[in-house]
Amino acid sequence: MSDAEAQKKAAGEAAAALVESGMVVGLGTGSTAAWFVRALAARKLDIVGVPTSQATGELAASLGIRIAELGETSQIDLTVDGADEIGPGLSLIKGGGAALLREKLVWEASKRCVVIADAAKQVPTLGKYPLPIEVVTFGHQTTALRICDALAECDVGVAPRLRVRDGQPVRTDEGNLIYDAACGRIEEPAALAAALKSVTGVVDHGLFLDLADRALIGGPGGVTTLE
Ligand code: ABF
Repeated sequence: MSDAEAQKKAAGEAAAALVESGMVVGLGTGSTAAWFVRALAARKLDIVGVPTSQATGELAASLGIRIAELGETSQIDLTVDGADEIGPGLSLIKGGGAALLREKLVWEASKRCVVIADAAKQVPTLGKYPLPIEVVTFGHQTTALRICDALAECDVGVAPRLRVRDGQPVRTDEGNLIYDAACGRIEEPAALAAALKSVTGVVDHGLFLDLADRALIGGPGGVTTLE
């Protein structure tokens, strides 16, 4: 197992220890969140899991965790999820796994959100990781041009690129498309978030601001807690 994978596993296991019987738990997406789901399932607690993606729902169900859709339970007590970057003030870039919309809906419906990651995800400024932007299919090429304008208004002079895998556009669980914007540095995340959301055709983006209450970061010396 690589150092990064060991760090993800440690962070996921530390987060699983936060869960109490009777909780409704938001289940994140990605490899770090998968370590959390495995560790949570091993505890065999009486909990209900609300997955942030079909993939996570299948993993959790296969491990015996009772699953419910968002909105079918009482308020979510705790959501645990990964991230692509963790910046100042626990600002995040997420969406590398193309699950940002369901993730953000679950996060915003949660009493508390904990992000888990390996040490390499922590950065002084967001933006080195290309910012995922979820876009409806209809007229997406035109929407991409207008995203360009919105980025330029925030002094980010890049063109978003359609995410493609094996020659086909990547589709989210909602059937939307993902464009990635290699911003480089995002000096004003809140302004950029607002500018992107104002573009018709943009469903949402991977900037998670003021949503994480705590971060558990696996590192060479163990798991560090940031709040
Ligand atoms: C998910 O966690 C995504 O939002 C994000 O892209 C991913 C990080 O993936 P990993 O944990 O595999 O590094 O929530």
